[in-house]
Amino acid sequence: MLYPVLTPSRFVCDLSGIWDFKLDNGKGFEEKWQEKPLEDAMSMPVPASYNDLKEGIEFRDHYGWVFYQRKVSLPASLSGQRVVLRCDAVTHHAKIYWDSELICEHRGGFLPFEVQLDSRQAQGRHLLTVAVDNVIDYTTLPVGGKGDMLGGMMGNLGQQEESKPQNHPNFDFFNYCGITRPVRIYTTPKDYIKDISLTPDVKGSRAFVHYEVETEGSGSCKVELFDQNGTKAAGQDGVKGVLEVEDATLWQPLQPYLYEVKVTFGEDVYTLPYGIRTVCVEGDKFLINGRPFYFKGYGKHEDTFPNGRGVHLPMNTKDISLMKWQGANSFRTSHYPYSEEMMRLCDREGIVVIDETTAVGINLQFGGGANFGGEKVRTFDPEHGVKTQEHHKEVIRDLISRDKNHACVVMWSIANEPDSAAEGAYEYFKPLFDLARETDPQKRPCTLVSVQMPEPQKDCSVELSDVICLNRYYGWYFGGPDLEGPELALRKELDFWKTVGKPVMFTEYGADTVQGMHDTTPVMYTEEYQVDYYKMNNRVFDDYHMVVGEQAWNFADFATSQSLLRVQGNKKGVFTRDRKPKLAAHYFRQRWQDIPDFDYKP
Ligand code: GCB
Repeated sequence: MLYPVLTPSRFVCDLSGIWDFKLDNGKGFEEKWQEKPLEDAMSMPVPASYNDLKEGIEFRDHYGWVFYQRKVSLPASLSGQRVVLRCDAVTHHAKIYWDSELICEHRGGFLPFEVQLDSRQAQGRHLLTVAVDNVIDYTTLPVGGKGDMLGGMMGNLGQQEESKPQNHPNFDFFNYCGITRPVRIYTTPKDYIKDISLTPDVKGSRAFVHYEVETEGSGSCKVELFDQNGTKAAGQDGVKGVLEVEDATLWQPLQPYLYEVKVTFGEDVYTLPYGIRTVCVEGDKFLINGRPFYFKGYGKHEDTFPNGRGVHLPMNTKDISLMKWQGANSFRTSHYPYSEEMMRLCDREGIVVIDETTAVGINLQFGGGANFGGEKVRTFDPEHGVKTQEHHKEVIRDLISRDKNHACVVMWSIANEPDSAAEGAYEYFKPLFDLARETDPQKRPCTLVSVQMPEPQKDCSVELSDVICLNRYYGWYFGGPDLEGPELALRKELDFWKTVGKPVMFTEYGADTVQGMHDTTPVMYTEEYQVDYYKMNNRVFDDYHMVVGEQAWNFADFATSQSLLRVQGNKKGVFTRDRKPKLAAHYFRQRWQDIPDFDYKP
């Protein structure tokens, strides 16, 4: 799906601003709130998560629907154009009403969706209502509902009788909800460019950009590529073809170069920034532009105060600046696709991205598996297990469709910490890997991010993943505060992965650390312990040639469900939630400045 941009043939109108808002009292639909202006409405900014913006637990922990509303007046000059309403992300389930008519419904809280307005809807003044539901269960991604992962880790006392229904996320981040990314109206001519797919190939100093344009209606198609000075570097007619670029400047990690691709179809024009680079796995190396790349960086979250998961351009910019200050070159979009603005920023800034789906929590063993009335349930049990596979396919298709042209994206992460050694895991994941590989025109590597387990050789990732991605907590959940025993155990595990013949990287490792807590003898939760923990793990990574990267967990402290293990949020940040460095930030700065982006382990 194309990102909405202004071009000579397209107009974009951003509906961001203060909207009317109301929590559903259980009667919203029955009383048809969408048909008239909301009574006693509150003010609510769009985009943002609503949870931290008003006081009170009823608000922060609201369960179910909320209603957002505003009036929209469309200029008469739009007549004759195709007019589209686009929502970049509504978490998790949206119903869109134009006046009182339901014009669109969407499941999944982190990817865009759009609906074309008919000629009557596309003129005059209208009431736009977006009803948003935050309920998660065994059919949604992320997964939630029947059990509390962190409560379980402390010893599940069994399912408690509940006075009122509430979400039990099966994941460790706060279930922020609402209209979290922009809502826009954009126009195209009636005959228009629907989609563009670009696949780079490089031979010596020449690049070949294979393209395919999907169109609606009739017209002739032309595709051109311009360099940063605006000079035309290649061009071709037709909806499918190859652009040949002499002396191409490649997009490189931390040294990005973006061309502009301009597609003209009849009267419609669409332009997109485009970086030429190649990505592939060869043996146990991860190659970018044919050279062995070493990932240095983080697992992150879109998490700020008080926006929640609401798009935050200044913080995105600051985060990338902090990563560069440290010599980091990459991050993973744990545990959901990030905003399109962030992906475009990473293209511009040369930050390498592992792009993850919303599949987190597909693991009913968190909490000892006691997630179903106190009984053990197998994650992929056909009757009681998760029922996410069809939706998971939808998410993979939509993610790749949204992000396929980004130079920054070098790998797809199909899921985070699923129950990947369980009975039924291979049957669940094999079709998903196949789908991703078939859908991506660039055929990027695919992975699933593995949870720590006693017998890693049983992980279906051994067979399915192109890169083995490990979330490991040796010296924190496993063995902390001792660091010697965990070091031996980590070496033993890597001795196994060495035999598999694939690149291995750490997509999570970390220790909760309360800013300002210090000690001469490093004890858990102090800034000193976090540094020692990282030093031990990094020393081990350096001894294994097939380890191609380290992404610490987490870039910054973040909000999550309350539990005995969480002190006002997850404190594994190397930075605090307001982006102040802990000791470990300085430690990584020293380490990463000495590690080159390429050929670290030739
Ligand atoms: C994990 C999860 C991540 C958690 C992290 C932790 O393995 O992937 O979502 O936040 O552990 O801090 O426990």
